[in-house]
Amino acid sequence: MGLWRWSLSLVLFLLAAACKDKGAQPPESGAGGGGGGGAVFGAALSLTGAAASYGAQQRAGIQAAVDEVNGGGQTKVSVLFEDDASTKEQGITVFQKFINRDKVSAIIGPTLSNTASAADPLAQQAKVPVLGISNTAATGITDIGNYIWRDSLTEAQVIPGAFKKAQEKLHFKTAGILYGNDDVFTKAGYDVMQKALQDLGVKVLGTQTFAKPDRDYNAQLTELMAAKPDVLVVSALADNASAIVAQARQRGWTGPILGGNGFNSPAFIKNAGPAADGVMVGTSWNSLSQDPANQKFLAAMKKAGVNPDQFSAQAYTGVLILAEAIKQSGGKSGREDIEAGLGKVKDLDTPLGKFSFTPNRDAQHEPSVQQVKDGKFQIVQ
Ligand code: 1QQ
Repeated sequence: MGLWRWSLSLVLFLLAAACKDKGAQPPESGAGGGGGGGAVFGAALSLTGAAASYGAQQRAGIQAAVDEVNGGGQTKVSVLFEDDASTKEQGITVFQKFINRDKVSAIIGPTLSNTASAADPLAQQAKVPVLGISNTAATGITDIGNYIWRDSLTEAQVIPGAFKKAQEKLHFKTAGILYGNDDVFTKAGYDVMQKALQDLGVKVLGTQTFAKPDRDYNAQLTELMAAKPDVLVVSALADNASAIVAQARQRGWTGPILGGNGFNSPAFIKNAGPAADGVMVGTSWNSLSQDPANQKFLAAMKKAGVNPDQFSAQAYTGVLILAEAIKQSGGKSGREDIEAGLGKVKDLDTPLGKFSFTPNRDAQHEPSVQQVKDGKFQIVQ
């Protein structure tokens, strides 16, 4: 009995010591994959908080692409999902976990540019490739360093063309602008919008701001509507966007509304209700594309029971890009292999179209314009 007890204690002691040793291991260089079990990526997504409507779609897109890649050729991948809670602080915590504890080969995300601006520098420092799948702030993301890539077109790549098309259809000469001033993306979007309007010869009659926690925009809308602009231009995340559009219509605004990337979510339409009808926005994903890669994506989302959108398409594309990077590195999936492989991705067939990176590691492909009609986004031809 005494001996049995003693042996049990010894076993427990040895087990505890083994676990402790494992936890204390320093990160190896070249960590993250290549060990035969396939590449492991970490996805930092906004599953709660202000950007949760995007995060849910991103998770579905990533999962569908993982299934596709693993069901196909040689490359095997898996993804660890973590919630960045739509905040810088939680984004940093998740990145630290992925980099030091999970030793992932690459990080996908985080959802918001705001979070990326704070978390990406950690990955850059640790030489872990990051692939943003929805960061659209024109500056302050990929210019953090050479390990930061993205497959999301910036507002600067999408908005000028979208506003030009909108002006051709709607013939506006004056605008009122409302934008969020507490978020990297909504502020950067505003800068791009203002410049695009100026380039189109549109006069801005008024500019108002709000912050993410705000729910009542009547004061700002009253000011803007008093100036009687032809068009209302809004840079906001989906939650704020739907409330702004609903309140503008309630106040009697019947003119056109142009949005930025934050509007590109079915959650915006659902929450704004009939008020969303007519809203126009530039988008990275042409839902009507007959390309086989897009049709495959649409079929995968249907199978998963998910209503596809731009965010799931970009997330799905992100996994295809990382799988291609591994292929380009001869099947190796260490951090440096993926970093080198990303540099060789060119004209890849994706739901977003033929995908390449610019020399600055930003996305390069054709954007589209969409408009809400009968409660759905419709591509503007
Ligand atoms: C950004 C965005 C958001 C609207 C979507 C995630 O584009 O933060 O850059």
